Amino acid sequence: MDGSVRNALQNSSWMGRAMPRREDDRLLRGQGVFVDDLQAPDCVFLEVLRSPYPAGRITALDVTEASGMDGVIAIYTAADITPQADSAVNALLPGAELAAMEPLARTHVRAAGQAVAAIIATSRDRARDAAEAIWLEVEGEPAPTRARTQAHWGQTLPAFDNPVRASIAHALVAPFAMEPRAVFAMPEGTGLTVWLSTQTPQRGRDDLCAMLGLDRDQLRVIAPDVGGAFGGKASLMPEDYLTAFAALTLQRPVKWAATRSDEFLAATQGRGASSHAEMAVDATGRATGLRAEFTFPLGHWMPYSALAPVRNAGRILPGPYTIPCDVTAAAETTEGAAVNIYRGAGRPEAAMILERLMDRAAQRLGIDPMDMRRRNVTTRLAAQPDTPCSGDFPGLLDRLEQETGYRALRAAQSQRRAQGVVCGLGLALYVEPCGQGLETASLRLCEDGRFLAITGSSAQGQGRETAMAQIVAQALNLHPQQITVSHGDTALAPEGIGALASRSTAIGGAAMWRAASGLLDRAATLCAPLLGCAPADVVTSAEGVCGGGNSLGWADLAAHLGADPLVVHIRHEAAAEAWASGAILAEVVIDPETGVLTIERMTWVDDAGIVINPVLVQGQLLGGAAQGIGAATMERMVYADGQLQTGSLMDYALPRATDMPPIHLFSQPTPSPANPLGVKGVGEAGCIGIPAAILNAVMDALPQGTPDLTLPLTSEKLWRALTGSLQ
Ligand code: SMO
Repeated sequence: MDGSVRNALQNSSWMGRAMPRREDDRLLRGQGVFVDDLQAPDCVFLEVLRSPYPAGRITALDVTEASGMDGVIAIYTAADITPQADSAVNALLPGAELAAMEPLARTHVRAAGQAVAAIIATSRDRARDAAEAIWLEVEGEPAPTRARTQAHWGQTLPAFDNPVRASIAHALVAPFAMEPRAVFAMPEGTGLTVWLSTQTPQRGRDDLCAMLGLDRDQLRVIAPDVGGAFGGKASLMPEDYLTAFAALTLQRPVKWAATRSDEFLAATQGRGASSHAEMAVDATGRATGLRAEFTFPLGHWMPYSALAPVRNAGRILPGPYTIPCDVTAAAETTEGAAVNIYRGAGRPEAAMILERLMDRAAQRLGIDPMDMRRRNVTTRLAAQPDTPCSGDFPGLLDRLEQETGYRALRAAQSQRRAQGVVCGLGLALYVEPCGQGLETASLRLCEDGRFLAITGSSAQGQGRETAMAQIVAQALNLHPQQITVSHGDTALAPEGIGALASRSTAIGGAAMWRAASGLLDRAATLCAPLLGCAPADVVTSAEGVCGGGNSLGWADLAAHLGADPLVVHIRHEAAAEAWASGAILAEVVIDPETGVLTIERMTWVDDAGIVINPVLVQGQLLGGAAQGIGAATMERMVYADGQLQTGSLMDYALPRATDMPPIHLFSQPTPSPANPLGVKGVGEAGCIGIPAAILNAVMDALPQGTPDLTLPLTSEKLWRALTGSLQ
């Protein structure tokens, strides 16, 4: 941080301020613009015929009748499309086997819901009618495994003497954005403009270019308002390619928007891993070794980030603790929709098995779970890859103990139990590494004296525009309202990664901070001679620059600079990874008559590093908690004989407002040394720590010796556990 930025930091205090989200006025008034809101007069509509069969060889696919139907413009099958390249898959692990997208099933169907034909018609209804007239025959054959990858982390440890053990079976869950996926492709010159509901516009452009055989400058991707994503919009999907291909081929605007059924059948899913682990622990409560094995299902093909959960689960153990680790994780293609990153992406799986083992060890040794963790948390942080950048784990536990009155709660628990109440307390610590690699930012002084900040990080409702404006305002001593924030358009930000992996503030925010610092320096150099002072004496404010008793307004400075405007582009490569962390206590009761679980209270101390805006942090934490509660207690995608049994919201349980317990949040930040702002990420925390705390609380409530429960923790399972009738 240079001297002038330090001055600005002292002068303004936009960072850390609980500002309302500038996005909300527009979004809450229904003025948001989502992909399916976009119109073009000659637009045609794409629909997908999805296989009703889970697996088999395609023996007949006849589109003759459908092709002649009213309004049908084209029907594509695999024979009609020729991607110029395989879809990109991030290999991430040594020796990874990859299974690229088949935009339309070629010889075999590998999952119910897999796209078999794409119908383009003048209306959605006509396209749907035509889809029903396509004749498809599939002969049952089991789907072969397409790809399998195994990786190892840590060291090979000898057999443990009498370890504690735990197994977890995570349910497959739906990332479930409020806005289903959508794509609108419009021919433009020799290429396309593609509006995509995506987290990763630049990667979407690159992947589409490769598959369509277009150059980068022939394809522009724009993510307008995006109504949630959670990992489900991070990787290119078959419908994205098909819609772009159709628009390019037909030279007409083409739109596809998923129905909720499309999303259940063919959007990516999350979790689904099973884990088995054992931990050696000495008589003093020190864990001396951890051996863990994970198996991740991949579904029938691999989107770009399919291996990220595997890698994250493996690399982040032993999380906040110091324990020698021996971790193996395998992933293989399975029947069913693709499984990809979902909010947390491997971190929840690592946290849950680790936290379960901590409780098992505490129980065996007769140590309180809080103390068990105290004896094992890391206190000396080393600047090494895949370990926490900063954090005060004993401090998190102390604060949690104090805010909950933990000792008194334990005493009260004994009393309640004596009265027949089935109640439990569950602790969890978690870590949340917040992304690696680059992000871009540019900042410009515009003619009207306002500033335009362009970030390569996109947004799906997190309030990014508000946060970026606060960062720029802080650095330049401006008012946030002077800054327009733009994102999600590859014409404006040709390079960038987007919004995923909890990285937007730690990496995107750091890039923006550097752009603002750079602009401040350049302004000082340019203005010093104009003002008649030294560069170090130039001070910026909402009005403009001043120094040496003179001042110049921002618009006047822009006019003075003319065709050589004040603009800074930054390509920021994160030097290290920021790691957020936190500690959670869940208090639960289970109705012994019905098995119904009530979360009475959650107390959560989080370390998100320096906080830019507490309102945004709280929103992210609570949103993640809702999804964490869902995954722990009710959500599950169910297949039977390859057929999806949970294809609608009648069958798939999402948490509702009434399922949200009181959540008491406490912020206990330690600045991250990984970036100049000291910030960390916060988007995935709720999905990481909350389910582990709930599982521990439930196991604490149930009789000792209850076998490991599979997720989700439904009332039926809890009732069976209480009545000794678990199957
Ligand atoms: S699961 Mo996230 O969008 O990296």
